Amino acid sequence: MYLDKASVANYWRDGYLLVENLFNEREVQAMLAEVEKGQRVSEKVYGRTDSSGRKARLAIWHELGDDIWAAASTNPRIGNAVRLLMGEEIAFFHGKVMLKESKTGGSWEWHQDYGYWYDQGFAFPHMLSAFVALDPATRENGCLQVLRGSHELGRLTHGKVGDQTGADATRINQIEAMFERVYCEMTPGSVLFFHCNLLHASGPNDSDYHRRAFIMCYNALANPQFTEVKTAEQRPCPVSADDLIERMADGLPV
Ligand SMILES: O=C(O)CCC(=O)C(=O)O
Repeated sequence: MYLDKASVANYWRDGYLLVENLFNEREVQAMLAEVEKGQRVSEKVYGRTDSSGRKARLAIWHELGDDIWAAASTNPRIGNAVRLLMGEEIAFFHGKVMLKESKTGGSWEWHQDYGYWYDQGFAFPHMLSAFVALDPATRENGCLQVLRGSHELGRLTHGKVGDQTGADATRINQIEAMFERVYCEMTPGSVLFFHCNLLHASGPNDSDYHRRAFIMCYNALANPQFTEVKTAEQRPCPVSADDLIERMADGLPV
């Protein structure tokens, strides 16, 4: 799978790009099985309270490991798309499973990812996330919302909202009407690539359906992190075999 020039241009115009069916059904089922039974998610899961006091639960890690999450994060359909969108060599930064469960899942406040990552010492906003829908993501179950083109604002001031980090609410009120708000409804296996300065949020899940997702985050390899302990890998992101997720799910040698 390659992205054409128009798709790359659309990414830079809008701050995001949706690629439908990047992962197939078997790959999505394999990831969901890991969400439900895998050690990585159960060991790492915790909650971040939103402004209404509800918890948005997630599991996050900074090392690739050798499981299905590493296979997805090094999959050439993802890695090559990220390289083409960023126009440079990339390093793996982190992976996270977002568990927005039916009836209970909390919101994510308006923020830019670079609002968090600047404070983690990254010099440039040369960073990107790839959000994989594992369940259908709809307005009803709290799909991602983005302000189209808002990455052009540059980094806004962020502060604490609940125990999340949110963009300055006064500034969000001032600028919101300037941008189209897009509800990113997604089918399982589709991937939303988005720029680290794109403003995004998501509502609570009051529906009967889970809205789980896997997000893979990448840093430009040439983007330094000014902290003693580096949380982004300092080597080019490896590229695995295209069928690695399915082989792992089938218990075949890898
Ligand atoms: O899962 C969501 O709805 C929001 C995720 C998000 O905002 C993030 O990871 O930066």
